[in-house]
Amino acid sequence: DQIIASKKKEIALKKAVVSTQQLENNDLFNSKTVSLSKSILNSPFGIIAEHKRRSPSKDIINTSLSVEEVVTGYESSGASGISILTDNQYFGGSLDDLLLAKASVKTPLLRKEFIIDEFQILEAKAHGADAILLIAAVLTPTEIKILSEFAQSLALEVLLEVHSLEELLNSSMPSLDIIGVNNRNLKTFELDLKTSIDLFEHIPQDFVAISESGINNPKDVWQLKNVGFQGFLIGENFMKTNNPGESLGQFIN
Ligand code: IGP
Repeated sequence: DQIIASKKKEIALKKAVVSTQQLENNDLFNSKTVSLSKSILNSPFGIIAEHKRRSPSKDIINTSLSVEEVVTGYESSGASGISILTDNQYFGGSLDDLLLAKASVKTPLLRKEFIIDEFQILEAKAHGADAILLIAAVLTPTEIKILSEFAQSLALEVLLEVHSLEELLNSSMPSLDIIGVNNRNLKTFELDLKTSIDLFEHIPQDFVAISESGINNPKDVWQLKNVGFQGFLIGENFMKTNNPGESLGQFIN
């Protein structure tokens, strides 16, 4: 709730400085997007590797590497997608990180952000995102519908993040591409892969299903794959090393 309150302020300030028109005039805004969901399905591992400098639960994870180093490492090790945290206050990221990533790799990029406003979706497109995240815990089903249809109209894919059966049942809709179960409780930061294992059977088959957070070894991936998950969002485990790309390479080999 605190995060959302500060997001609202941040968005209001940005809207005062940057117009929708300026975003739409950006070259990247009119460039073609790449499908994250297809990239996941076409790969044997389906790993979305995340660029994450710090987090509210762990504080500093890695602040010594450049975005370029991290994302080119991830791409050469075979990531199906790359997640770029753009929240500054809690995760130390920025939209510039997304631009730098776009300039460095061809892998589909996810804008990882607390999205509550269409303006942030325009920003995502103008800074090179191929997909956006929507978090069911902070949006109503109506908001999810409006925001996901807006993203779809810009050829951006939508990853919907859920943490409970209720969220999943209330928010499954055709304008989504990927459903992600977050193993981390955003209020307590508690991690439990069981969250994914229990929810999988309720995810409608027409969505690509991924498991997010707290995946720390290849065994976790195998366990989740056996349940049926097609993709895995992993950040800290790679970012805490001094060569995240190499860590991803070792992880899948
Ligand atoms: C990655 P981890 O435990 O591998 O670093 O988790 C990712 O799932 C996590 O960063 C995340 C997140 C979010 C961050 C999942 N949902 C929502 C910010 C906002």
